[in-house]
Amino acid sequence: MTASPKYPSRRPRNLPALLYAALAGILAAGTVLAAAELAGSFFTARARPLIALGSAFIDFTPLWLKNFAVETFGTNDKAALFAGMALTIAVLAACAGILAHRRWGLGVAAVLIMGAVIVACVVTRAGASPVDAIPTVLGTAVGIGVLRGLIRRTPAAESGESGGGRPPAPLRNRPTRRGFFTAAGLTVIAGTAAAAGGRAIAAARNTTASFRAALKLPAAADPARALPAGLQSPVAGVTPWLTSNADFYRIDTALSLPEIDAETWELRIHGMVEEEVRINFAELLDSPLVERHLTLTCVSNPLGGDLAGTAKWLGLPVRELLARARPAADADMVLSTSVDGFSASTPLEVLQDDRDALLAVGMNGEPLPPVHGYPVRMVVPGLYGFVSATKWIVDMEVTRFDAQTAYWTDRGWAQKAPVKTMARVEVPASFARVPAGPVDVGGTAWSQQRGITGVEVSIDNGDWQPAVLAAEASVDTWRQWSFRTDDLSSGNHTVRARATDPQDGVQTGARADTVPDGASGWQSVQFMVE
Ligand SMILES: Nc1nc2c(c(=O)[nH]1)N[C@H]1C(S)=C(S)[C@@H](COP(=O)(O)O)O[C@H]1N2
Ligand SMILES: [Mo]
Repeated sequence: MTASPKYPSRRPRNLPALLYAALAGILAAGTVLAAAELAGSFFTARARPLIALGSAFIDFTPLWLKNFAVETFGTNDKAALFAGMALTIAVLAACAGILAHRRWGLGVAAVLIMGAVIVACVVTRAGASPVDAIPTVLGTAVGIGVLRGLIRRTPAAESGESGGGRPPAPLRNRPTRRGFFTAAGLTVIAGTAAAAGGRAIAAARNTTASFRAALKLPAAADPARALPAGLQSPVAGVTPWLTSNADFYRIDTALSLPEIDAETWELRIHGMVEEEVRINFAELLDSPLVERHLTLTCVSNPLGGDLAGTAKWLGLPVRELLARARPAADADMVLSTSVDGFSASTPLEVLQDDRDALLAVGMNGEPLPPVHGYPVRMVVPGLYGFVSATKWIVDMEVTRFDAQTAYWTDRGWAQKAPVKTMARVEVPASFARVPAGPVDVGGTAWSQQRGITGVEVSIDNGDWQPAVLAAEASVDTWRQWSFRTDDLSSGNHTVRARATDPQDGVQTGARADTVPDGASGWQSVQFMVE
């Protein structure tokens, strides 16, 4: 490597100076966020910048990268997202620190731009108000102060180098390595304390948890039908017919759990309606609620996957609210939006027909768990969750499919997504070893709104043979099944299953990926007889 002829003696000292400056930048950015978290804890959750930043980061992440993250990190994709975001911020902040070292004014400008970007993320979130920008503004001011203090203590100044436009250090306090690291250490401690304090204060101010714990849901005006006996497949190891709240799958885009105060919650039904309707939580609980067992399924469920569950839901039929609002004749869609900006587009007629599309407040006899949408969510039989099951719902706009789009439809998923008929093999598990003799096969099938009238099983690609169906609770709930094979020789075998619904007949064997409107095909499971 050749030394620069112009600055022969500066080069070796300059590099560590830049590293100090980069570190100063990173610490300053951390301070911006920590101070804003602390200040934000005195506001609503929407004012805390980390979550707003994370959501914006998701929105700007290209689809291929998102799919890569989900495939690579699975349900840790949110952790991976935060790591990626932290890395991005650190790199940008290091650049800002170096700029500040070179020319103080440029460094300040860089931090101000970062602050402005965070403010933009915060105030553009659904439900945010301009006031929510205050914590970030305060945090940015503190961050600039920290940057100034650290840049002044950058020890490379020992070389006598002026460091461009950085604030001059008084001669008697020549910056030292120790001075820099003391200041840096104090910054880390103060920042950590601020962030932790912010979380603690936010948690202490959170009255939603205690309100939910004390909440007694009213009895249903129209209770669930008594469940018939024999819903559970007799095969050991098949999923429980009723999914407990703890075992119910969770899918959403929320980085932090939305915290909604049920006492101030309000749902607005507006758009192409004759009368705008608003309903609060107390009014909702006072309405004639119905109770139904419904199976909810996710469009991202692969063949054999477990993104499906059946619960007893308590709620108000959405059609009752729509009847009060009186939609315009040419409206064909309802765009429901959650407090954190997720949205789903649901065909209007589905919410008006006689199916039990619910605005749900209860799940298996409890208020909705926070992760499943407390205080209020939608549950619509027959449609995948992404076009219907909005959790933490706050807004319903009656509109048209050609006028508005929703969160996932903007990202390559279908506008209309009725649930596809599906049989799932649960026992034997993939690659299970089973003892010689007849083998018990069992699983679950669903075809919400149409019902399951048959399940067939094929062993080693042989003829399709009928399985024994367990009892059916309704066409909107899944139905279990069982099958006993003949004696199987020892070695590898496969079992396939397919369901029949009374409307569309035998489930298609054509394989389709989950994108854009749900997986199809016959699941095949390999197992070994010993
Ligand atoms: N607010 C909000 N609601 C949402 C989602 C979301 O990301 N945010 N995801 C939807 C999807 S894709 C599914 S499958 C269901 C899952 O509901 P669950 O987590 O209660 O099982 O919620 C739906 N409602
Ligand atoms: Mo989903």
